[in-house]
Parts: sequence; structure tokens; C-alpha cells
Amino acid sequence: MFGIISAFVLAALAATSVEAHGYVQDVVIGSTHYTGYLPFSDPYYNPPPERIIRAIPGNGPVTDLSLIDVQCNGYSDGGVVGTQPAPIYATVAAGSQVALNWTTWPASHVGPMITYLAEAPSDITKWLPGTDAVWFKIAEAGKTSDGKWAATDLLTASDSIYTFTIPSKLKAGQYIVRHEIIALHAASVYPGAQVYPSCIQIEVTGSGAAFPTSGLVSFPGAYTADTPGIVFDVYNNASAPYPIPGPAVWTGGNSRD
Ligand SMILES: *[C@@H]1O[C@H](CO)[C@@H](O)[C@H](O)[C@H]1NC(C)=O
Ligand SMILES: *[C@@H]1O[C@H](CO)[C@@H](O)[C@H](O)[C@H]1NC(C)=O
Ligand SMILES: [Cu+2]
Repeated sequence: MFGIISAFVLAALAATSVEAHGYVQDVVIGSTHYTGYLPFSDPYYNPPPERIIRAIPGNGPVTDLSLIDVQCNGYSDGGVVGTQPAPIYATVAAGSQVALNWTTWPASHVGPMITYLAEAPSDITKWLPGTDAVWFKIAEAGKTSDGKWAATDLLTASDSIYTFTIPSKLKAGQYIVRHEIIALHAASVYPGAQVYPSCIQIEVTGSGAAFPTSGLVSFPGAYTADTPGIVFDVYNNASAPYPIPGPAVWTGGNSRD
């Protein structure tokens, strides 16, 4: 099905795959699995496998929050600034669940898990959001009142599966899901917080008409050194509450905007 990869590349894969950190390796919608973009093997196939997740350079984080890299963990490449659109997208009905399967996440990398959407104004397989304010938050999980972190305690307890729901009244259209873990083990200063974003291309179906009328943010832009929750000492006081960065979660058209 795919081209042959060389022994040299396999040796390189073996060397890199022992690193920590991580990324979304599989997306499950209903009974359909979409393999994620696999940064240590996909680039070595010709032709490359078609994915719904935009390409990432590896399993490492973005720490300079002023860079376009914080949008999709993409990077300037081949004349495309910030991210490479993926060639395909998944179809998902408004109101249904999407499950994201993360690679084994290091227990030291405590932090929140946050999910945004941005509606593509045109073909999502070509769209680059740039620095436009197009993103709204649909889900967030930080630290529970008994000190459990989303990215470590809760993700491990759910077998590395993070689940979110497409807002049931969201208007149909093509959207980028920007999902991230922010690892805080070195976040007592800036730069220090490690952002691991993943951009998943979907087409939402349904008869809803809801869309946020204000409060859209940009990446880069939404997070700076002064944003609550970007600089945070996780070792200082285990019972201190954690302020999740970014705007409030959109109500989904259920009450106000
Ligand atoms: C997540 O993906 C990995 C790699 O494909 C797989 O081995 C594992 O079973 C998946 N986890 C779940 C809970 O489906
Ligand atoms: C730790 O945080 C809790 C919750 O905010 C607070 O009540 C407590 O005083 C803090 N302890 C210290 C030593 O700062
Ligand atoms: Cu790491």
C-alpha cells in the first residue's frame, strides 16, 4: 500500500521513539478510526499516508507562545507558514463524541487539556488561519479540587483516551479542532509551559445554527507570559486551584453566547 522504508529510516525511528512527550495517534468517531499524523514514520513514506491531523515536526512542545507554531505544532515548511493543511477530513454529526488517543503521556508532565474549534471559511484542506481571531473554546479540564491533573491522572485513568463532544447546536461546516495539552512541570517561569497542540480537520453535519458571536481568539495571541495559568508553579502548593488559560468555554448556544 505504501512505499518501502529503508533500514536507515527504521534505525532512526527506533532512536527517536524512545523520547518522552507525545501526540494524538488515533481519532475515533463512532466506530471509525482515523490514524493520527505519525511524525516518526509518515514523512518517510512515498506517497505519504493521508491523515485528518495536520503534520507535526515531532513529539516535542512549543514554548515560545509568540510563534505560529503554537497553533498546530506546525512549522514553516515548503513556503507554508505555520502548518501544513492535511489532505482529508472526518465527518462528524453535531452532538456526537470524538475520542482522541494520546501516546503514552509522561507522568511528570502535569497540566490541562483544552479543545478549541475554528470554522474554515473555505476548503479546510487548504485553509491557513494565520493570526486571525477565529478560535473558540469548547472544552477544558485542568486540576480537580482533590489535585488530579487532566493530562496525567485523568488521561491515564481513561487509558490515554480524551473525549469531547461537538456542541449539539453548532452550525454545520468545516472546522479545525485545535486540541492541546499544556505541560506545566517547568512552568514556574516564562518560557517554560510546554504546549502540545494538535489540529484535526472535521466536517460537522446537522441542522444547528449556533455560533459564537464574540470572544474569538487567535493562535498565536491567546496565550502570553501574562495569561493566567501559563506561569504556574505546580510544586508550590498541591491544593492551590489552577486557572486554565484562554477564554471561557462557549456555551454552545444553550444560554447566552
Ligand atoms: C490507542 O492507539 C494505540 C496505537 O494504535 C493502540 O495500541 C491502543 O490500543 C489505542 N487505545 C485504545 C484505548 O484504543
Ligand atoms: C494552598 O492553596 C489553598 C487553596 O487556595 C490555600 O487555602 C492555602 O492557604 C494554600 N497554602 C499555602 C501554604 O499557601
Ligand atoms: Cu516532555
